Amino acid sequence: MKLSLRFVLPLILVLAAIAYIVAPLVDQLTLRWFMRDLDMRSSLIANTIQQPLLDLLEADRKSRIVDFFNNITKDERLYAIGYCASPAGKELVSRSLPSVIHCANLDRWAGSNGHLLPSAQGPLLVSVLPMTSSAAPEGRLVLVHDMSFITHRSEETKRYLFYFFMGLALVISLITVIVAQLSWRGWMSGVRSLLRGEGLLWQLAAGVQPSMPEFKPIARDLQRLVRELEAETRARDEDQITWSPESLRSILHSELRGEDIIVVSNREPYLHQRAGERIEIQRPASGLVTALEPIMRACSGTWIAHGSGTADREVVDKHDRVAVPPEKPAYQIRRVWLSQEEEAGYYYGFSNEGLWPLCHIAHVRPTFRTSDWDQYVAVNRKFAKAVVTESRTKNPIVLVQDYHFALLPKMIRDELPDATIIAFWHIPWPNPESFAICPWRDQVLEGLLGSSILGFHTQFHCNNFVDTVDRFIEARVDRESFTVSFGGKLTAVRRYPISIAWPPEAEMLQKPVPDCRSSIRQMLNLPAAHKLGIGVDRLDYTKGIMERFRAIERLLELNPEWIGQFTFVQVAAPTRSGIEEYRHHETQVREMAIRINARFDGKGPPPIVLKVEYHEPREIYEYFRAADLCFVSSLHDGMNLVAKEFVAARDDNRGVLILSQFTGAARELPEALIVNPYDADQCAAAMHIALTMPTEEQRDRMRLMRGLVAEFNVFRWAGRMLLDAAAMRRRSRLIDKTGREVT
Ligand code: GDG
Repeated sequence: MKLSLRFVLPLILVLAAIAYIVAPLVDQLTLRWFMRDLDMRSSLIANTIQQPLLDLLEADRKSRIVDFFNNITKDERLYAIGYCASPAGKELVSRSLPSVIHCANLDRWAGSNGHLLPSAQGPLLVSVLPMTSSAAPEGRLVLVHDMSFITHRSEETKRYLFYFFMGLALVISLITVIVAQLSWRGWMSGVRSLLRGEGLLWQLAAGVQPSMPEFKPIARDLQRLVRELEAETRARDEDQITWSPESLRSILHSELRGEDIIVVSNREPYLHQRAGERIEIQRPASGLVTALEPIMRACSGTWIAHGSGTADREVVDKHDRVAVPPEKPAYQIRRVWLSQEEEAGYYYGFSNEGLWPLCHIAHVRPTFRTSDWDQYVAVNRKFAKAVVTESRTKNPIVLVQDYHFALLPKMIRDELPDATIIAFWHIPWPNPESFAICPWRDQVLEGLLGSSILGFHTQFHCNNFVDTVDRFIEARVDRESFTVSFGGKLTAVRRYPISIAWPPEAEMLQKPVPDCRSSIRQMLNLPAAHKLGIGVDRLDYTKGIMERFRAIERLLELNPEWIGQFTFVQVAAPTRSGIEEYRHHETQVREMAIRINARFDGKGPPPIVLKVEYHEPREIYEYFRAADLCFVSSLHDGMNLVAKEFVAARDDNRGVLILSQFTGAARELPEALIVNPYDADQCAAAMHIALTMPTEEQRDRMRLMRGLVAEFNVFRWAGRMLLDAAAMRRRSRLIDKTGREVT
């Protein structure tokens, strides 16, 4: 029915248009052309017959004239001809001149282009022309042309036009029907695929060539637009999410329900330590554990890590697994055992004597040994095997943490090609020239490019990574979408700034700030109004602890009023003491603190209190809450969580943060006093400003920083990576279905 309508309707419309618009127009037009032609023909005849007519008039041979006229009118078109000597004179006419035309009313028919005279056999054209000869000055010729041939021709033209338009309408209608059929099918399949979640937008969002051919030429532009839209919507959506363990859990539930999630890190989230007869459980205070724990609890996944606790082996099952958290088991830790040799080569050697100084521009030369590299490869392979064993499906989501596992993404990819691998590099990525000194740079890059997503804290580090890839290996880098295509696989390089849990655990903020201030001062034997600074770091040369001490010394030189009035507490957790460089650094730090304290000895409390020992998180928060300033002077730092922890600890909106410009955190916390740790005078000036800063200014700065840390917390860090992984999985499912390649 629809089909016949689609066919018949245009046909009827075309025919009606022919009958009522085209044909009358053509008639009028041709009539006008023919009238002009015939009038010209009349002039020609008049001119031709003038001389013979004059001769006959002169000879006064009127009957011959009529014969002459009758002969001329034998012409098929010339209907009649006549001559009037004067308006009142007697006419000489051919036999067929219509009776309505006579010399007395000749003026009525005069005029350019002639006059139409209807008659029984068809229209006639009457043309009145003056004699041009002086011999007959008042004489006029009247010529009547038969115009019926025009009607015949018009009929014939109309017939041909009719046939032509009929044919045209037929062809157009057929094309319409065919196109309608095809596009109807196309759109129907489009709607069907939309219902299946594979509509055009989906295809564009997935970076897949659209199945509807009409969209192919603009597919790239549309895809870019959809990507931008997607990013905008995601940003908007994320703005509306209050990120917390609950929102993270609900995202997991809605976006990644039932997915197989595996985390791999060097450090484990729970260590079992032997304490005499008892086994104690230790939780390392790490931002990474805080961020990833809610994920693991929500999805009952598996966390693979190096089993480094003294009682770790005693509590695992035969598959080296132990369920945690101990109070309410929700997920498994799968422990990987490393020999001393492996740990020395993989952890202390290649990771911390090679990659760590390589990525931190802190003027400590990296040391690369082939034996360390061999262990690094072997341990990465060991972890890859553990991932394969632990994955319940062929396409798990694997979150690989840090520089200890640069080779792991590719090793997992080789075994589980459909896995979604998110690697996060917690430390900076240097410029290509610096990275190039690594003898195994290509292997490291290729290993990381096994990831589906590779995350860094800052865009600057993403740029450095992409530049390094571009410089050293045969890969296609797309700087618009920030992806690297290598070996037929795509890696998205993304910025995910890490943060801390917000709000911090209630226990950390339990003790009121005034109590923290007084108890810490009492403990350190300081007067109640004594000004206090705090620094909390692993005892690592990248943290700029010596530069910090140098700045304290400079403050006391430049502003001696602070001597005996200001003390800086440095909490320095021992770290990597198996490495000579760290032992040397510790010695230097200790000596420097002793030297500075000795310099200002006898003038009140010492300027520096150095505490080289591990502290409980609660103790650290007490220091943060007791301090007037916190000084983070890293020479290079991926993010630096201490800066954010200090801000989180200050729910009284007091205290000043002095922050090195070489930390990722400096890009997020511009309200801190940003300094160059190598510039001792500038740092000293910043400390003086901090110690004298009005409380209102402290409050304003602190409020802004707290707002940012609250919003951009660690749950957002993990949530955003998981959302991106979920989107990526949806796309790859679509690609699998359509069998098309990503553009
Ligand atoms: C790497 C990147 C990035 C320190 N001493 C003690 C202790 N800490 C805690 C701090 C803080 C954490 O350790 C240190 O985190 P940072 O971010 O400052 O630095 P890295 O350890 O070098 O971490 C870094 C981070 O990864 C995350 O991606 O930000 O850039 O280098 O939480 O409070 N905690 C306890 N006792 C101590 O004595 N309990």
